[in-house]
Amino acid sequence: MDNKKKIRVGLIGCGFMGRTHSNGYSKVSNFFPDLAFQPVLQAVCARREERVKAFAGQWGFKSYETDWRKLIQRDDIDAIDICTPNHLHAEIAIAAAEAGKMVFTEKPLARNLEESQKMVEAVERAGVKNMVWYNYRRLPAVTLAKKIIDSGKLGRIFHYRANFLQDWTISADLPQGGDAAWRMDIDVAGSGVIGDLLAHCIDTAMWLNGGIANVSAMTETFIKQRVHLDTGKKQDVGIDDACIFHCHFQNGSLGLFESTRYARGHKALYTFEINGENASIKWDLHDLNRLEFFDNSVDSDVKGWSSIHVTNGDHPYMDKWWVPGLGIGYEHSFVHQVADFLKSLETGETMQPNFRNAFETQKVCEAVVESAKTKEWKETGVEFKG
Ligand code: SOE
Repeated sequence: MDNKKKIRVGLIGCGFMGRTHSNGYSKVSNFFPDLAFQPVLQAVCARREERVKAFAGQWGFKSYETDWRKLIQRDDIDAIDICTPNHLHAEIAIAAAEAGKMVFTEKPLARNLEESQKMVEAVERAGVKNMVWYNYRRLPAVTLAKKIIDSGKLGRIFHYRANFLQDWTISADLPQGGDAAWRMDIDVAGSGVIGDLLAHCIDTAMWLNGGIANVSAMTETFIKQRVHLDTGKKQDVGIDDACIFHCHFQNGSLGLFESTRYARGHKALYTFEINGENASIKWDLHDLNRLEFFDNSVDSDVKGWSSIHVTNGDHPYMDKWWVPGLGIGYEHSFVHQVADFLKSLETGETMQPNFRNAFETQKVCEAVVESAKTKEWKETGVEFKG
C-alpha cells in the first residue's frame, strides 16, 4: 500500500484534450515517484453514454457520468478537469468552484474576458486550487529558454517573434459546429486562431519576456460562409482564420505574432525567437527537444548558432525520463504539468498558470480582437505575469 495522498479527478470531455490529460494523470506517478500526491482517474463525463463508457474503459477511469452537474456534486471527486469546448468552461468552472472542487481547464480560459473574469472571481472566492493547461511551458526546451532568460544571459531583450501555423481549414467544404468542427463556430469557440493558437504564443511570451502592454492587430476570415452542422445550412463564419499582431512588451521590446490555419504545408508549426543584446534563442515545436542558442561572447572563429539537444539529466524534467540523448514528445508536457501541480500542493506554492494568470493572457487576446475590429492600437491592461 502506498501512502500517497490521492487527488480524485473528474474529467469532463473525452476528445483530444481529454486523452492528453488522462495520459498525464496515468503516467505521472511512474515517472515522478517522489511526489506526495497521486491523481486517481475517478470519473469521466461526457454526454453520449456509449462514448464515455468506452473512454472510461480505455483509460482506466473507475466510473463515468453523462451529466457534468452530477459529477460536480459527487463527494468522491476532489478536482474537476474541464476538457470541453470553450463555451462550457465558465459555467462548469464556476459551478465546480462553488462546490469546493479544485478546477483545471483547457486553454483558453474562456471565450472572452467577461467570462474569464467571472471564473477568476469564482475560484478566488471559493479559495480552490486552479490551473489552466498552457502545456508548452512544460516542454524541457521551453523551460530551458526560461532559465536562460532569467539568468540574464540574453541581456536587454529587443525582439520577440512567434508563429503558430496550421493548414487544416483551407477546404471550403469543412463545416462549422458539431463535435468535430466546434473550433470553427464563433459561439462555441469565442474566436478562431486568437484563442486557439495565439493564446499559447501569448502565454509563453509573457512567461518568458514579461507583460504585453499594447497591441495592433489584423485578422482575416478567408472563407466567409460554411455549412453549420447544427442547422445543415450555410452560415456566416464568425471566427478569425488568421491573425497577425505586433506589440510592445512592458520591458520595451517589440513583439511580432502570426497565426493562421491557412499556411499550406504546416500542421502545428509553433516557433518563437528572442533576440537580446548578448544572445538569442529560438525554438520550433516540430523539433521540440532542441533549443537554438547564439552567444555573442563566444570567440568569433567558433561563434555561431548552437543547437542544444535538451535531453541531458540536468536539463529541466529530463532526469525523470530515459538517458541523455533520448528525446521525449508533446504528450510529456501534460505529464509535467500534472507533476508541477502535484508538487505545488506539496510546497504550497501557487501553481502557474492559474486562472488569474491565464486571465492576463485573455486580456491580450481581447485587445487583439478589439484592435483588429477598430484598426486601432489597444492597451491590454495586463498587470502581472508569473
Ligand atoms: C488546434 O488544432 C490545436 O489542437 C489546439 O487546440 C491546441 O491547443 C494546440 O496545442 C494544437 O492545435
